[in-house]
Amino acid sequence: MLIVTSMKLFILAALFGFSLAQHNPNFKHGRTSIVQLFEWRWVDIAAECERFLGPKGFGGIQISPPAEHIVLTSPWHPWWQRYQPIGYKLCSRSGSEDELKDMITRCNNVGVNIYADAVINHMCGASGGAGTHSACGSWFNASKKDFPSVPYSSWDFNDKKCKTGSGEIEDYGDIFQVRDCRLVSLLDLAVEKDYVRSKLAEYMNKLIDMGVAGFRVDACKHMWPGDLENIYHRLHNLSTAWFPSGSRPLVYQEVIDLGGEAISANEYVRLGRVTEFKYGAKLGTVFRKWDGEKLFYTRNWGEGWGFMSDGHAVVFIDNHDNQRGHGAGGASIITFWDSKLHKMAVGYMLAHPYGVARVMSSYRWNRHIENGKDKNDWMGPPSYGNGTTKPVPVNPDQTCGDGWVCEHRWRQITNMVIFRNVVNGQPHSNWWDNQSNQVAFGRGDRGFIVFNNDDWDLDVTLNTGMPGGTYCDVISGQKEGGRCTGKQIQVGDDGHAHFRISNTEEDPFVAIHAESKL
Ligand code: AAO
Repeated sequence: MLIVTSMKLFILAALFGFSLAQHNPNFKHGRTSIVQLFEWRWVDIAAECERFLGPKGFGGIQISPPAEHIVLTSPWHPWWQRYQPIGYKLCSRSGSEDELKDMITRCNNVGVNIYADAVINHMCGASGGAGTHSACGSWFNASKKDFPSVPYSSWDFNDKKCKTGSGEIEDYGDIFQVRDCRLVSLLDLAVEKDYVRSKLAEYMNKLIDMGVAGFRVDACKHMWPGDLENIYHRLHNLSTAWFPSGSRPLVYQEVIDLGGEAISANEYVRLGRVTEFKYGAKLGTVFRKWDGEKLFYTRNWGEGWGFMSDGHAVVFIDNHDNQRGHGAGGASIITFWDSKLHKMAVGYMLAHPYGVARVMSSYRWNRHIENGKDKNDWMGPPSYGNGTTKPVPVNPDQTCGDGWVCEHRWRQITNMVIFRNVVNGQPHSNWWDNQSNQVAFGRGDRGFIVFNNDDWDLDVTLNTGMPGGTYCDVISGQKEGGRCTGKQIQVGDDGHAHFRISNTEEDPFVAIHAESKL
C-alpha cells in the first residue's frame, strides 16, 4: 500500500516536474515538426504560414533572433550579427516589432507556432565599438559595456569572475571558464544577478505575451543550469488567445555535446528540451557510409545510440551553424548541398519516432572551401547592396527563388512532415534490413518507409503492417485529386507489399501512409 502511494506520488511529481520543465512543444491539431526559417523576414514568414506551412501541417517555426542586434560592415552584414544583441527592442534585420507581432498572430491563426531564438548569454563582441550601428539605431558602447536601451552597464557582466588570462574561454574542459568567460569575445552577461535575470525574463515575456509558443535558447552550455532555471521560472504562461490556459513555453536549449567534454547535455534536460547534436552528426556518418557505418545499424536508433532520453531531445540533420562549419560542424553533416542524401536523412528523421524534429530551411551562399574551411561562412541571406534582406519569392513550381533554398518546400521533405503527423503516436514497427544499407520500418498500421542506400537494387516483399489497398508513394509523387503522381504500392490483405527501388533513382526511398491510400 505504502509502496503504491509513494509510487503514485513519484509519478505525480514526475508529471508535475515535466509540465514545469517546459518540454511540451504546444503543437496545435496533431502537428509534429518545426522548421527553422533561417534569416527570413517577418513579412515573408507570415505569408509562408498562410500559403504553405499552415495547409501542409507544419507545427512551428524557429525564427532568427528577434532582438535588436549590432550591424556590422566588415565583413558585410554577416548572418551572425543577429547573435550579438545590443538590447531587447524588437527590431532586427527580419523587420519591425509591428511586423513581428503581425506575423506571430497570422501564423498562430493558421495553427503554426513560433519559437524565438533567444540570445541571453551575452551582448555583442568586445570589439563592437561605440555608436548607433544597431538594427534600430540604439546607441551603445561595447568597450565600456554600456547598453542604455536595456539598460546594462559594466556591473552586469561576468568579467571579474572569469579566471583566464585572455578573458576568453580557452579550455572547454574547465566548466568555470565555459560558463564565466567570453565565448568568442562576446560580452558575457552576469546571469546570476537578479537584475540581469529580470531583464532577460522581461524580454522573453514580451514575446510570450505576443503569442510565441517557446524558445530555442542560444549558447546554454555557457550559462549555469541554476541561472537558467531561475529565468525559466519567471516566464509567463502562453497566451490564452491560442493556447490552453496554464500552458508553459517550450524551452529547447542549445548545448553542443558530442561527448568528451566536461559539460554534458544531461545537465540541462531537467529544465527543458535540449538540441541533440549527436543525431545529425551520426546519421550523416551513416548515410555517407563513413567509419564503416551501415544503415542497418540504426535498428536501435535513438537512445540505443547513446542519445539523451526521447522526451528531452530536439533533433535535426543540420542547423545554421553546422551547415557552414560553425558549432559542431563536421564534414559528416548533410546539408542541402548534398541534396539526395539530405532528402533521405531528413526523411529518416521524420519517419522515426525519436525526439521533436526540426527541418532546416536555408539560403545559398558562395561557398568557398579551402583546406576544409569555408571562407565565406559569414555570408548573410540574399540581400540588396545596402544589406537589407530580400523577400522570398515563390516560383510557379512552388520552389523559392533569389537564393532561398526552402528545403521545407521540397516535395519529399514536405510530404514526410505530413507523414510524421499521420503516424504520430504510433510505435516503430516491422523493421527489416538486408544487413547492409537497405532498411525499412513502419509506424504501427499508419505508415511504412523503405530506404535503399546500397549500390545495388532493392527488390523485396515486406510486411508493412498496413491495411490492404493501393497506396501512393509520397516520395516520387503524391496523391492529387484521388490520383497518384508517383509510384503506386499494392499492399495485400496480409499487409505484405513488394518494393523495388533502384540505387540509381533520384530519390532511392519510398514512403506510404494512411492518408496516401488511393
Ligand atoms: C563572430 C565572429 C567571431 C567574433 C565574434 C564577436 O565569428 O570571430 O569573435 O563574432 O565579435 C555565431 C557565430 C560566431 C559569431 C557569433 C557572434 O557562429 O562565429 O562570432 O555568432 O556574432 C560554441 C558554443 C555554441 C555556439 C557555437 C557557434 O558552445 O553555443 O560555438 N552556437 C550558438 C549559435 C551561433 C552563435 C552563438 C552561439 C553565439 O548557434 O550561431 O555564434 O551567440 C566545441 C564545443 C561547442 C562550441 C564549438 C565552437 O564543439 O563543444 O560548444 O560551440 O566548439 O566551435 C568537434 C567537437 C565539438 C566541438 C567542435 C568544434 O565537432 O566534437 O564538440 O569540434 O568545431
